[in-house]
Amino acid sequence: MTDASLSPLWWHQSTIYQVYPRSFADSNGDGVGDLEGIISKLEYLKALGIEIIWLSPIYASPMDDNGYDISDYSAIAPEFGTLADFDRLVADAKSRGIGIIMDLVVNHTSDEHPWFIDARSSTDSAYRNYYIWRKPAENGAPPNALTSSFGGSAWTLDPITNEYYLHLFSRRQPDLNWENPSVREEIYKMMNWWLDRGIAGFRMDVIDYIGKQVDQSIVTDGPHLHDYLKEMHQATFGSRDVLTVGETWSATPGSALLYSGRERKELSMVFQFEHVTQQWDEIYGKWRSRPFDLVKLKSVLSKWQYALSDDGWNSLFWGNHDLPRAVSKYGDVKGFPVESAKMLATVLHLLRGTPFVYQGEEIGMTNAPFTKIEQYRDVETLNMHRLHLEAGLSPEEFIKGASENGRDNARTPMQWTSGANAGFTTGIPWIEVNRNYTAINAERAVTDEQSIWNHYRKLIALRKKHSVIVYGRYQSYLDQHPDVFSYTRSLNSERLVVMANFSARTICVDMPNELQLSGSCLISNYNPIDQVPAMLNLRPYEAFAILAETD
Ligand code: TEU
Ligand code: CA
Repeated sequence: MTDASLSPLWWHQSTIYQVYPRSFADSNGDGVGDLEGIISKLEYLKALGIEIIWLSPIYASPMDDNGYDISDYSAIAPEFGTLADFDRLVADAKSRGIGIIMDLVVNHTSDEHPWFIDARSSTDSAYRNYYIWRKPAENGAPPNALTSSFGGSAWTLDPITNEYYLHLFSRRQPDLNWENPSVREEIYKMMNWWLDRGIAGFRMDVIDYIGKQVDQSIVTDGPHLHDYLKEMHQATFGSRDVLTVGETWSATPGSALLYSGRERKELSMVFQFEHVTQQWDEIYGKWRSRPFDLVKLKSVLSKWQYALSDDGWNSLFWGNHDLPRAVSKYGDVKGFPVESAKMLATVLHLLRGTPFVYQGEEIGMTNAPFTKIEQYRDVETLNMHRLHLEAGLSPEEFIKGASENGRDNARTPMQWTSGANAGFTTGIPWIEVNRNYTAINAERAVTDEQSIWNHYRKLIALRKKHSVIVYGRYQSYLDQHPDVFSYTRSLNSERLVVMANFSARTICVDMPNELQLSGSCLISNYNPIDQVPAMLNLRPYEAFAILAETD
């Protein structure tokens, strides 16, 4: 089987590493990670083998939502550094074969952005129409029932003009009005300004929101969404060889083909979240999670692999700065932390698409062990805590939900060493360090041949070496098996067999004939095996991949 229709692009065989700057590395002891800190860790990232860094926002911001509330799109937040530091980061990364993609947060700005300050001052402001304003309903209530992701109404009444403005996130993140062509022009100009500085692309925050039609309560997938993306493509990155990834919680395989279809001239790929949200409660969402169901997880991942096999492109991730730690969510932190982290990496990295590693995942960092609301920092968690308690949820129940799915789980400082504050800072970290840093840290991981880190390093290298991992056709097996994830990737005469046990028990699997192949073991988290027998015993969280020749 070949895939002649797909012309290789520079990033197809690359792995992307997400840096959440606030929690990555602090160079000056103020407790907050910064650009200089990232520069000091480029050698570490190069050794891991990643070729692209997705940098969460580093723009000027009052930090209501850790930088996802931007007050100046062409300035760096002073706590992160200067524009000169940024240019040095881009250059130093480039000299190591690493490109930087920036977070593009243009669904909304900060309420401290000069556009919003002007807009709210008067209904006659030249910037009024940069945002979304509506008169109160007859009884003074919000114009409609749209709600914010962070809880409560999406509308806040602004006393200066007595009109409501829309904010689909915190009230300090007013939504931009994409129907206004001047807004779009300003954004494209800003994007080109960054592209001219030599960045390798953009990750686009909640980009599925930009076509919203508020009066019809349409937020995602609005009628002009794809027109705007095509316009953006043409006005900015279309003529440049960069990578773009849209964050789209609403994406379906159908819409993903619109975003990432080869001839569509929109985006390189999107993040889809079906494998995340299918684990959530229908009523309480992520604040009350359901028991983990591997059959469902496989069905979602397989559906996406099949749907994007001839066109479009998948992104592959377990975690990011909004999600719990992968090993805490899908693995076994108590019984098999190392085996399960390696298993998860194996399963994800050998799928078709672009793998993303969230900082700390490569050393098996775990969820924050917070037990008190005072330990949390995230605006979403703090808002939801207030609202859920008002609505009658007990504090204990809320903390349980937050400790499973709250966003601060992934935001504790990167664990570099076994020294004070995990080597993240010499000062007081802005959010508590996870105390398990004495065992789980990068310094230890890089020197241990058997570490999770070395397993990631191998997987990242394998993708660069074997085109079957990049382009091979996906086929799943044992779909109804409750504990085993099993698939093949095929390209020309090569077949890669991937087997993984998602349980803490030894599982004996009756193997389908087509999978009883022998070849070379590319990777394993136990002793390498090079042949799949008719009856396969998979040890707890065991995972391996065998590359076989067929004809
Ligand atoms: O996230 C969008 C988003 O919808 C999530 O924050 C979501 O609200 C939450 O995790 C589910 O309960 C993006 C960014 O990744 C996030 O960090 C920002 O807070 C948000 O947009 C606003 O910019
Ligand atoms: Ca700092």
